[in-house]
Amino acid sequence: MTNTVTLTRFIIEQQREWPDASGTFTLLLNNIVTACKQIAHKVNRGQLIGVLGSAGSENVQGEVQKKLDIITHEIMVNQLIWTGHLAGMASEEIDDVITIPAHYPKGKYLVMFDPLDGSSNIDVNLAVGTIFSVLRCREGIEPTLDDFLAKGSEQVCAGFVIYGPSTMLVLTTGQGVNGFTLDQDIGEFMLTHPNMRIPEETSEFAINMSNQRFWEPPVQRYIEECVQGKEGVRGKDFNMRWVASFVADIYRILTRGGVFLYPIDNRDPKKPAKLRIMYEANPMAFIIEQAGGLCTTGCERILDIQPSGIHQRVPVILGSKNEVGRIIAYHQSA
Ligand code: AFP
Repeated sequence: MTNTVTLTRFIIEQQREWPDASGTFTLLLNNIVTACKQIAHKVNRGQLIGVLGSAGSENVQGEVQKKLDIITHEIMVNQLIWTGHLAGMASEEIDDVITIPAHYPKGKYLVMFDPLDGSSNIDVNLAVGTIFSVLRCREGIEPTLDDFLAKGSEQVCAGFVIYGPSTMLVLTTGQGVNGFTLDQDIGEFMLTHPNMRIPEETSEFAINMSNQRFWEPPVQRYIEECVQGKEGVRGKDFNMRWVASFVADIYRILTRGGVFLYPIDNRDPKKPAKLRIMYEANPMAFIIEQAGGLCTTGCERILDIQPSGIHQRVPVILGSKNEVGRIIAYHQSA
């Protein structure tokens, strides 16, 4: 490959379409990418550098933290806090929003991230990832919680890096979705998957079947019909996949279609859903819609939800347009 496009070139060329752009966003993205390259290095070295296993602590949501949850959170914060591009940050690992110390300049963006999505997969050597969402903020202010709690439709950029057999970055700034592969030899992300589009039809679904008895009727009906295959009303066989790393399940759907469901359930009234809106559902919904798919709770478009908390959880149903459309119809007729 000789005529390759680096991520930096791609972003700068995109930025030229906006003559008033200051270049700050390009610099911010560079800092996020540097953090993700550092994380890729740690994930790849694994037990050689002693980073696997539990940290023996819990995060704000009562989940057991892996050593790498803490390390990757610190990498993200350290790479972003000094830059002058941010007014504040929020992380899955920290209860409150992260403010920029007075000795650093403040910028006009907010970043929210899950530094290591799928971390329960890290010790079994499966793909994990980093998810991020960027919002614009009024310049020069000390952001309050309300500044962070914007609807997903207001995101200026969303992306994720998947640390799998290759390290890949998937990115949208609202002009489609592009995929970049990290060339480890030169340390650059190269554009390898331009204009990713999700096929509208699919016969593959992803759901944690062990929760089946807790689902509501529309999801019960949809999955039941898939499982009946050729003999049922759908008249075709379906395949099932569940990696339990959101990044990996989403990457598969972006490349070959499919539908992903982490629906509302009645297992624990205090926790009717699992995935977090600000740094899981919203960035993935932005990416999925930009790639031609749909993303809903079953009853409402994810990107239209007014969030009420940084760590708020929402039901998530997303993927190939026609299949998600069918699930929405089942909710409407229930
Ligand atoms: P962890 O980061 O705690 O492993 O959670 C991963 C996750 O938030 C998301 O990446 C998966 O899609 C989902 O949870 C898997 O949930 P189950 O373990 O309940 O199947």
